[in-house]
Amino acid sequence: MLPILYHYDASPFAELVRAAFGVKGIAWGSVMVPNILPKPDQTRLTGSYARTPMVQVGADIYCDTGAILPALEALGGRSLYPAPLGPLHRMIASWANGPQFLAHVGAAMGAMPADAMGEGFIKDRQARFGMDLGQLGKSAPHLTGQAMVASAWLSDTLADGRAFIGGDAPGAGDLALYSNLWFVAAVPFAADTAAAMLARPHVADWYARLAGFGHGDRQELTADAALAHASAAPLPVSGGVDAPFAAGMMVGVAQEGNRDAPSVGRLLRCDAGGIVIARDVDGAGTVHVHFPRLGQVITPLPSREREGPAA
Ligand SMILES: N[C@@H](CCC(=O)N[C@@H](CS)C(=O)NCC(=O)O)C(=O)O
Repeated sequence: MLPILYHYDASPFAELVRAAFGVKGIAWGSVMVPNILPKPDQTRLTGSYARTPMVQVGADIYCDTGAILPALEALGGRSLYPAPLGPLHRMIASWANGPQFLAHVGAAMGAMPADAMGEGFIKDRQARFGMDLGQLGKSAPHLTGQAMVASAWLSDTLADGRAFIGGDAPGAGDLALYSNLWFVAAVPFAADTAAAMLARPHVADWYARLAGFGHGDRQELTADAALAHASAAPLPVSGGVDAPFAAGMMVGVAQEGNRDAPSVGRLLRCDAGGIVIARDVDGAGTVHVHFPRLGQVITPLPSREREGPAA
């Protein structure tokens, strides 16, 4: 089944997934969404989750790269968790996509003038993420210093001549570090910082090797064509439901670090391997919405509670 990415060009987390398609060498559908709310083509499937990227595979909807990459792994092609690091790639990606992502936001955007961001973007990020432009500007030197540590550690890791952080094959940890650097390199106001990062020994060659995988075989789709894929039956759910939650209860799933409304559904899975809720979508039937366990806040709801309007 064709994986379908909901994304916009400038998103570093979307670039991570586009690059993962390249590493895997697989075909994928592309649905473009705005970089600010509302995103109705996306939220009619997720219930509310509006962060970028989201990937749909049939009636299975994957929110957050922590759920998306394991789903892509199941589609075959080159592994995103190659030996010898294997699952350790997840820990490295979690550091790169967590505290290091915030540091790279400062490095990339700290010197960007407000008019280059646009009023709509600034209002969206203020309301959803509490972004404070003045504070971001003041924190930029500190955050840039934090981000430079990632390039230095990457350089140290590559010093023995290995092609990627785990050896000969690229993995999820490489992609997470790569997308942070890609973000800084994509912002003209951060050109000096990007140059300093890439000037660390071995880093530019490693970056070029990852970029060389490209983005796989991208096919543009309309949102309605993508919705039709959701009429398939969702995949059987693996894993279980850890206490204090119980299978079948109505829950809301929200994310640490933003104020977006929770996605509401019936809980099918909640363990270290991830979260799955079932929800009904007009025109498509039941879909399963997947999240990683890390970074998600689950709130049990009275079973009669109805979903609010999509974000
Ligand atoms: N933990 C998420 C983070 C995704 C994220 O923060 N994406 C940014 C864009 S790169 C976002 O959602 N920004 C708000 C938006 O796109 O509406 C993941 O790994 O996918």
